[in-house]
Amino acid sequence: AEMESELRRAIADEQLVLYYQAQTYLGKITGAEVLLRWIHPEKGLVPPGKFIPLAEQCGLIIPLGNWVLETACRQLAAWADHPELSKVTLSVNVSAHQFSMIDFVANVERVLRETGAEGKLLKFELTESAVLIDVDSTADKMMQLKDLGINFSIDDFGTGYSSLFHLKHLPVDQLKIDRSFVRDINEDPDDLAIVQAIIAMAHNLGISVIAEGVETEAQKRCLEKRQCRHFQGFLFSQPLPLDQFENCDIDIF
Ligand code: G
Ligand code: G
Ligand code: MN
Ligand code: NA
Repeated sequence: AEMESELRRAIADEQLVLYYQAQTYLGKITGAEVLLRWIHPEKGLVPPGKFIPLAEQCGLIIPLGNWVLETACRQLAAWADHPELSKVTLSVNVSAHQFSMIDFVANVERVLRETGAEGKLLKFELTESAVLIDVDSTADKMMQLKDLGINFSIDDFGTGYSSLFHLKHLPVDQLKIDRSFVRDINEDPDDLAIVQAIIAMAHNLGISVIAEGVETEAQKRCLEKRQCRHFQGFLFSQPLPLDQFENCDIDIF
């Protein structure tokens, strides 16, 4: 309960910041996943694992999620005239609760309008469970958001109870291979088998696939050999504060 009121204050008092973690294609940056950080006045940097679950429980995830979306969109708009950063996409994690709100689409539309951000530079990362809560209304919402140019990636793919049948009927653009499968890809043949199956399925469905949690050259080589070309992980970049992301030394695609 104490943390809840602190978190409430954090939103009001601008103690939240976004970090940006590069997503790459063929060695260049195509975009970044935005990751929420809480700079607590006494505790310092609080990782999202410590407060996102709480925010989900008490409903604060809605104002929190709105803040993330607005901040990401303001950033896209700020980059619009930049020679290179204007092409960078931002991936926003959308929680199941947030996505299930009846006014979610209207809210996104409003944020795009108010910030002037281009929808096609925005990607929503949804989890399998978020997508499957109510498949009919999910499909409906996704279509409306796609009309705004927004793309969709299924986060932590393979760890939820996804129905491949349902996936087929949803306008998904990308599968994001969970880092738990990437970690031991060179040691555990079962992980490799799962990763290969996800890559093959994505390509057969005509959608892209990104591996997260790539930390070593050996993991990257193994994934490349299996035709995975989109990466995210510490090998390329840590999640960085804005100024460091803007000045990081990887070329932009
Ligand atoms: O950045 P880090 O690895 O500490 O994130 C831990 C978890 O918190 C991840 O599962 C990530 O998806 C989640 N997370 C980070 N930022 C956000 C956010 O803005 N919204 C939501 N819903 N989850 C986030
Ligand atoms: O669940 P989600 O994909 O949103 O989680 C993103 C989280 O993964 C972030 O908190 C980020 O800090 C973490 N992360 C990003 N790259 C790596 C990596 O290469 N290795 C590990 N262990 N974690 C990573
Ligand atoms: Mn994510
Ligand atoms: Na993930």
